[in-house]
Amino acid sequence: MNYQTITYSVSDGVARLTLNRPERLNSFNTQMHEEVRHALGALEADREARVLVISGAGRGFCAGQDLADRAVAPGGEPADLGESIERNYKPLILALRRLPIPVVAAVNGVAAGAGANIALACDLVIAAHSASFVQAFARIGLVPDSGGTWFLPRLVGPARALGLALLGEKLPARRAAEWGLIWRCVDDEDFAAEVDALAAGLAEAPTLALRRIKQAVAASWHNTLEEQLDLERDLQRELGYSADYAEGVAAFMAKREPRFTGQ
Ligand code: T3D
Repeated sequence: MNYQTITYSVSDGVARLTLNRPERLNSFNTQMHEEVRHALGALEADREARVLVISGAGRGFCAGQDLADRAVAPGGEPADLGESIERNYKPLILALRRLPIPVVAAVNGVAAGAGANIALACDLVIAAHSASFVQAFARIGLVPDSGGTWFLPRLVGPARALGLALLGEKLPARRAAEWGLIWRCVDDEDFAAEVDALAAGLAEAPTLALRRIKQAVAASWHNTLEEQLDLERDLQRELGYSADYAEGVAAFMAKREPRFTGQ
């Protein structure tokens, strides 16, 4: 597929997907949904990629739905937003959550509406100091979608979740990190290098173990403690036979850096 609204590449184990409609702050139109879907499909089949980094071109990360596609002429029929979510946003969030490799949101600028919640759906969110998060939905008469009403209370608790969702105010990246909404906020001038270092580290990590960590943390939301302990036992049993575990122990004993293959 010849991408027009995103760029996508895989190199040295790192898949990079960049939303690329900077003049609209990388907001989503139908074509961008199709292209992101295609890229994530290609990524699933790619054995080389061991981490995905999602970012935005220009000064923004993503401003959610392109509202130019939602303007209704007098007497016109509004779009069926439920259909839009069923076709596009819901599958996108589920696809991100189901990827077995770590997914990093590299939030280079403002992340608003669905754009904010796409970032929160990722495993690790690293943001530039000048970036911000805006649950813009209530400002245009909508409810947070793309998982916003699920992620927010789990990440920052109900008081802050409601404050963010009801008021739709910009939350600066530094405060987002202080609140535990995101993993890290870094100075703008260090952002690109920090993202590269994070991605490179994850691409050289024991990929199978990272996959199982994601699985276990996700399962914890609905498991009892006993069920979770059972799951940890089963995953540890599996990983105990993996090549990367053998390499990790051997490297520790030999006081050298491990060379994980992801097996
Ligand atoms: O519809 C469905 O399918 C249902 C699903 C909905 C999911 C959603 O995401 S709903 C929420 C949609 N998003 C928003 O409501 C956010 C709208 N944007 C903003 O509030 C602000 O632009 C920002 C807070 C994100 C950034 O503000 P600021 O001052 O830094 O930039 P700006 O000047 O507002 O925007 C720069 C340009 O991007 C501007 O265009 P111009 O005037 O230079 O030609 C602006 O119109 C454009 N832009 C920004 N966001 C969108 C957009 N154009 C279309 N759609 C946008 N969402």
